[in-house]
Amino acid sequence: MLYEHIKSSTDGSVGIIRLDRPEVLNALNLKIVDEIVEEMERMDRDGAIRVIVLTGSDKAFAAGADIGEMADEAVIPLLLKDQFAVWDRIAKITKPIIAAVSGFVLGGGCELMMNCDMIVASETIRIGQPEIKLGVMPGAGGTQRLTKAVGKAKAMEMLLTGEPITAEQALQYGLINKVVPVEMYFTEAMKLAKQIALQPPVAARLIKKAVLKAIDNPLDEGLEYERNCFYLLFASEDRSEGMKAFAEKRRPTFSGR
Ligand code: DAK
Repeated sequence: MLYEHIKSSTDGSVGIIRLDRPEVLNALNLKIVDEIVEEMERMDRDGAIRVIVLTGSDKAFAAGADIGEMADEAVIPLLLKDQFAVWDRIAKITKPIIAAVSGFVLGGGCELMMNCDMIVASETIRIGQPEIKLGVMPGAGGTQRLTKAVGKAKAMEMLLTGEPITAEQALQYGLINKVVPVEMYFTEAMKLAKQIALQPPVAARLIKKAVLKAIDNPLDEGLEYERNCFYLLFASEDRSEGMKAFAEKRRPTFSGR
């Protein structure tokens, strides 16, 4: 598949999507968001891929929505185009998604990062929601996902000042998983991806869904969902293989069935 603004590749069973608009610090125009989501969905359907890594450049994961594209928007056409619908499709990807981020992670870039399941960052990141400085506010989940991730006080500060936070702060707030020097963030993300790719994919898929339920649903509903998934996995070949391999003191080989 040929894309204009992203590059897609694979390394073993890890699918890699790289944002590639260096001239505008990977600003998110409508086309790049469409391409990212289309490629994520293709990788989600590809049986050979078990984990997705989403990355940008050392200088910028993404410096937000493309301001040039947004500048002339009017409210009714904006409403009718329903451009946020494509973002909702990211939440439906069943495979684990790791964001490997560096440099500017702003506005829509921060929202895109928060749509991923784990985040490996370089020390150089500046993460923020600067929409308020443009007279607007986040529209692709920023007020909701940031608040759930870092709590009310920190989210309010970031959203109301528009000022970015550093890697150290993001780690301390629990917004990201890991911080490493800039030369290492992609390699570290790939290491994590490959480790997860070795796990049984059906269990990974159900765990991902159950964790997302914990964020969005009341506890009793989440617990019931978790239990049903637990029972379901007893029907999988990978469950038999995992337990058999343990008894035989060997590494399991998971088939994804
Ligand atoms: N859009 C378009 N171009 C951008 C850009 C952006 N967001 N960010 C940077 N660029 C361009 C610059 O204009 C510049 O282009 P040239 O002048 O070279 O032609 C080039 O990238 C390099 O940028 P700078 O020269 O400014 O580089 P610096 O290192 O000096 O500064 C910076 C880097 C990231 C601090 C600065 O570029 C900056 O403040 N950028 C804007 C950050 C920002 O405000 N982002 C937008 C937030 S609002 C939606 C979905 C999501 C959203 C909205 C709608 N729908 C589905 C409808 C989200 C909204 C936002 O993200």
